[in-house]
Amino acid sequence: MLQNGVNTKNQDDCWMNMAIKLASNGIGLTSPNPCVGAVIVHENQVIGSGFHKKAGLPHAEREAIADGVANGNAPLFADSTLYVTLEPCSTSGKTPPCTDAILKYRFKRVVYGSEDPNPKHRGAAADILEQAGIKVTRGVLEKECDRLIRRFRVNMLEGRPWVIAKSAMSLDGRISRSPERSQWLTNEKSRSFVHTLRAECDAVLTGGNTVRLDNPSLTIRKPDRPVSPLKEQPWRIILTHDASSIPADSICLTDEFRDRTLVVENVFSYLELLKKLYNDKKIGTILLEAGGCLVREFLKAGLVDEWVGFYAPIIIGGGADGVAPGPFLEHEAHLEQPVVNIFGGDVCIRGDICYR
Ligand code: AOF
Ligand code: ZN
Repeated sequence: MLQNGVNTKNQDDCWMNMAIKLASNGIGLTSPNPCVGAVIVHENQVIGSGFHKKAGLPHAEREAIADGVANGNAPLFADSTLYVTLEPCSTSGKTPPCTDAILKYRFKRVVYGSEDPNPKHRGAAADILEQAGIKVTRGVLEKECDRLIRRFRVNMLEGRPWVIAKSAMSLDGRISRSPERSQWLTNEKSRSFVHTLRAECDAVLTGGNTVRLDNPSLTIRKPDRPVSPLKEQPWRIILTHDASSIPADSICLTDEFRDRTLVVENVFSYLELLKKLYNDKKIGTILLEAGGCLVREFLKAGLVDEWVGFYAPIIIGGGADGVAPGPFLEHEAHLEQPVVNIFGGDVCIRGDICYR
């Protein structure tokens, strides 16, 4: 594909990469919507850009258009290409369809990465735009764009939140020193990263035992990167057999965010619980920060989508609980493309779980 002697495929990849970077600013903010980024390019120059910031606010395309308009570039749109990581939406939801905005300014070309897993929009935009004489190119950096919305895809296709299990443990796989004595195993850098991880999620889920033993806050307080001012504190979900066993003076029940705490009694099906949290509270991503028992149960049910394991340079050797004290999976699971980070002496391994 050569146009004026320049390879358009490389250019498309380059601008789509920029849109992907923009979209990632929305991680943790957009539920139940996906993260989407958009860039408007005229003669190899960006004349507008934006990303989806929060459900109910304008979509990425309209953000980029508004940015271009504010900079006086609207007259150039008809000779420009709009790059967007996700297929534009084409029916009204909380916001009007993006295809309308694209038609209004008669863009010359639209390039998108992923198909929208939302059946309301899937596959519809290209026809609408092409019928109006706009050139459409799909599937540019599709794998990368799909990765950006993999949580949203699980939300749409399975009707439940994406679950990230975070565990901190010793080299011998124990998550505490003793059943009665809880103390940090990982260092301050690792713990700061956990706050950043919470900022990626809509809720933190834990067990009643953890609340009784550790009395955690489960809020975002010391992230190792800046967090958007649009980010609300995550919901805190406490699973227990008996709500009255959670001390009334627990931080989660008494601090300024106590109306963001849900105590859930007697869960029979974790899948049903997750579906209810997605449907009722629009929780799209959950961070499971719990003891070994709950983590094992979620893994057994195939409900952990992503693993973030912190390994502290300690060998405890005592009788305390671990993530895996005995057999609990019929078939092994592995991490896809794991990423390793070093926080001081702690090692963090992160990746999506594949159960096959
Ligand atoms: C886009 N660009 O930036 C986003 C899209 O309720 P609404 O109106 O906000 O619509 C939400 C749906 O729109 C969402 O489920 C997804 O299919 C699509 N999100 N689409 O073209 C965006 N956030
Ligand atoms: Zn839209």
